[in-house]
Amino acid sequence: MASFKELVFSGVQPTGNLHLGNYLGAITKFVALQESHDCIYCVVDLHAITVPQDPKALTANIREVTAAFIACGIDPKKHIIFNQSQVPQHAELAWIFNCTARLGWLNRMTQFKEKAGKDRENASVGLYAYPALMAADILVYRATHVPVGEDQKQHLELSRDIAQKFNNDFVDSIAYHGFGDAFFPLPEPLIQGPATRVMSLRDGTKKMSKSDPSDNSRINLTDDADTVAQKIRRAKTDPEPLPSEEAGLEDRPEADNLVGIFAALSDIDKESVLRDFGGGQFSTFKAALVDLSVSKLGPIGSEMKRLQSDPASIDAILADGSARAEKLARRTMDSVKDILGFIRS
Ligand code: AQP
Repeated sequence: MASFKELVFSGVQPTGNLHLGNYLGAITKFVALQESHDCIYCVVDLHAITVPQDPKALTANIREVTAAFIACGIDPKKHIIFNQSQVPQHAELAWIFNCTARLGWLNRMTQFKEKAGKDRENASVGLYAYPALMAADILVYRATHVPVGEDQKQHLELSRDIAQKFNNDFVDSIAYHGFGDAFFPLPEPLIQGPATRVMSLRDGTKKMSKSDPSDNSRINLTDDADTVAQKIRRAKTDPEPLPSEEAGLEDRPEADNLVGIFAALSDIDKESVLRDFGGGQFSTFKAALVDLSVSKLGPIGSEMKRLQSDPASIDAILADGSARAEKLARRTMDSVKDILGFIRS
């Protein structure tokens, strides 16, 4: 298979209530990868409209995610931060991938089943086709590595299937146009660490999620210290003390979740957390988790608020990132059109 320059791409939906799961599962990874890779981070506003959005709230949420990226430490000058709808090639390649992906593949997507629920007939076509757009987001930059939370693993596998099928379907044309035996890389998911799936604080079997109607189920990046403390103190636990070894967390989803959050926030593994807190009561552990969470998230929340008070500066960062992203995306689309046999001037 042809070799590709390593490039990182990932996105976050501007759907409000950015939370600890988004931070630990995705954004902290984005920050770390800047040291070793060229990175493109996208506010995926086209994905957001697969479910209804209020236009004013959407604008504010696009700025909020951008502010979160920057407040967490992503450098928009060295890397690229932009919003998806400013680079039309995402939607253009998504159409081509709609014609590459098979219905059977999309029918297997569990996120669509969960989000559409019982009212499937009323779900938007966009919600169903979401994974083809996600494949286009990544592959329009021919990106090789994608840091995501565990919940996106299946969509990433579909992106690889789409890339592989495109490479197979057009193998001769790809070679004819000088791209060897493959035009698209098979993007690799980067899903690592103790918090790839942060669970709800109210129910350790449910993912922490922006759309959970209970605000107490999640820690928002913009929560103040008192709110964080209250949510952690009220977080569901069980009556047993914490175990001293990781195996003891099995069948204790709430305990496992809180230990995972502690480990990820302090950049250690769960075993090390249990070495310090094993055998102790939840109240002691929760007090330490409150201090840790507030010390990590407090400065991020304040910086997000500061950045959001100047929307023009955020919009300028998005405009600059979008122009740089579009240059790269246009180059890929030109080649895709040549490979498909389209005429272009
Ligand atoms: N609970 C989570 N634990 C770890 N990672 C998570 N991510 C989301 N929730 C968790 C990761 O965050 C990145 C951005 O997610 P997104 O906003 O694009 O989409 P999402 O997965 O739909 O987010 P939510 O918060 O769960 O929203 P709703 O409520 O709409 O479903 C992704 O890398 C995701 O894996």
